[in-house]
Amino acid sequence: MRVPTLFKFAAAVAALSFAALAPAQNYKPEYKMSLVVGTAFPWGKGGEIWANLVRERTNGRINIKLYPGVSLVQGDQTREFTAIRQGVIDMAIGSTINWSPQVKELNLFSLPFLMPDYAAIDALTQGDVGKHIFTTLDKAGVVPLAWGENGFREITNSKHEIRTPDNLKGLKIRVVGSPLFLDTFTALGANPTQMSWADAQPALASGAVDGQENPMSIFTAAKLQNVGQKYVTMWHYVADPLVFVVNKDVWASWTPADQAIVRQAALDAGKEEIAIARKGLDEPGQPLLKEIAALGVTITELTPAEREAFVKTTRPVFEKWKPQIGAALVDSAEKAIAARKK
Ligand code: X2X
Repeated sequence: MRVPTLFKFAAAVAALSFAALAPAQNYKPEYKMSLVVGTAFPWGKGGEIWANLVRERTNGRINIKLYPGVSLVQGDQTREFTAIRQGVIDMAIGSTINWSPQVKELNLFSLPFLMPDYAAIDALTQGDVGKHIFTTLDKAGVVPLAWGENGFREITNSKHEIRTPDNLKGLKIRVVGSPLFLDTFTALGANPTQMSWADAQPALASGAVDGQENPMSIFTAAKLQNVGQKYVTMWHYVADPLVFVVNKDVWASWTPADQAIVRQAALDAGKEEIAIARKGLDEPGQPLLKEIAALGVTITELTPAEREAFVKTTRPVFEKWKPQIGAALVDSAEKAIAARKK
């Protein structure tokens, strides 16, 4: 009796070590990466860089395919997070705005006029606030790996220059994601309507909406000047970081060595993506703005006093949302920003 039992045990051990030696047999032939925009945009380029680094460094064991246009959730970017958690999507680089309906802490970055400059974004994402948000994302059911950036979101429209909150009165503005955006634009006297990025472009083209808010890298790659967006105001009211994440079951199916490769590749791709997203905007003279102006677009820079009028008008929205996001989190974000190296 003892011998067969021992034999069975030995066979089980052998089977287990075989599985450990040949992990690739549990791997999928292809992993689906969700993105809102494609490789013409810094965001999509970040996805391409991540996928290529992983393919090279795993010798093709992990093969990632890009699905831009959030096509795995039929273009509805606010459903992306749930789809990652459920495994419809294997991995993603997502905007904090699009995931904020499911993870309320992500609304932090959409608080009007919280982050005045790039150093302020970095102070949050690269510090304790960023760590806290990663813990929150982990609890919400995904594996967060690295930060990227969509960028400072500037207001554009087809009607007239915006220099004061009054200039926004009655303008139909497309917004995305969280109800926080509806509150901000309502406070400014505009007429906000929520729709996906896929629906926004035809709505701008037909004049169903007058304006929108997005980073300048999105403006140029999507050629928003061709859908009537002739006025841009550089108000830097919010910025959306991007987050590189993997579905939990997919993550658990990889060997620790491959997990380390995917994580490092996300960190490397994130760093590169942030540099691409800031190109032409964080250097003296802001050459990207000159290129956009040359297309016949009016670019309005606000004086500190003009900007302050927008800050003041939206302050009640900031105060309303602070407890919903977490007062302690908002306080530590403000402290980290005040202490930033400029
Ligand atoms: O829909 C948008 O405005 C975009 C592309 O910036 C996001 O996905 C947040």
